[in-house]
Amino acid sequence: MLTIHGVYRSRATRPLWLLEELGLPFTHVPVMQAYRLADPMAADAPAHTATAAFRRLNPQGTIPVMEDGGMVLTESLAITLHIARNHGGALAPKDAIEAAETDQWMLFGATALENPGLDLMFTLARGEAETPEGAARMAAAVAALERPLTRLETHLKGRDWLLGGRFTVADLMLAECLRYGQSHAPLLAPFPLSSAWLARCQARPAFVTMMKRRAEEPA
Ligand SMILES: N[C@@H](CCC(=O)N[C@@H](CS)C(=O)NCC(=O)O)C(=O)O
Repeated sequence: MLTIHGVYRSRATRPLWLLEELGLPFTHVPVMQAYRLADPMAADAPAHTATAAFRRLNPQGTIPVMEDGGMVLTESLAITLHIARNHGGALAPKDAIEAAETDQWMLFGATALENPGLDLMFTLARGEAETPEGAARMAAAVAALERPLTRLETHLKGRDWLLGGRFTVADLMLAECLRYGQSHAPLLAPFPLSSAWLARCQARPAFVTMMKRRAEEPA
């Protein structure tokens, strides 16, 4: 059976959402980020990314980590794609062209959308958006996202989903990369097709269930 290490309040949402879509049984080990703990050394600290046991599994100390049989995999894209390829049915790429397009959209999400989106999310979460430095960071992130979002918006003309005329792991992955930037509401206003696509992804029952579990975790 698959094991996923990593709390819902992390990039583990990506494989966890997919597993929910597929109704696949798995073991969940809610390892949390050490930096979120006041005292990671406390005797009653929950499982976290800086423990010796976790560092043996992933010396990089990041979540998510997946175990499948004897294989240990890190990197949320690789984990999510591995699950899709092996168990994904219609959510997986069905041929070499769809596989290439899936790689493209997943890498686009991780390289073009994720980091500026995280800048927006963390600046807002820290209440720094109104400070001069925070406002400059927000403006730089919005500017960095403009061309990638124009690319996505153009692609979605006449399409409900990224590829294959159906929801796939590519939509799931890209939607999760864009969720960070979504926390800055004005970001998506000039991109109505992308907004509507994101709303379609996030209306899926498996996403709603995953986010409910996420909200139930300690902040
Ligand atoms: N590129 C990696 C990034 C993993 C990552 O940075 N995970 C964060 C949580 S979302 C983490 O484990 N942070 C703990 C730390 O950096 O100490 C992936 O997509 O899996």
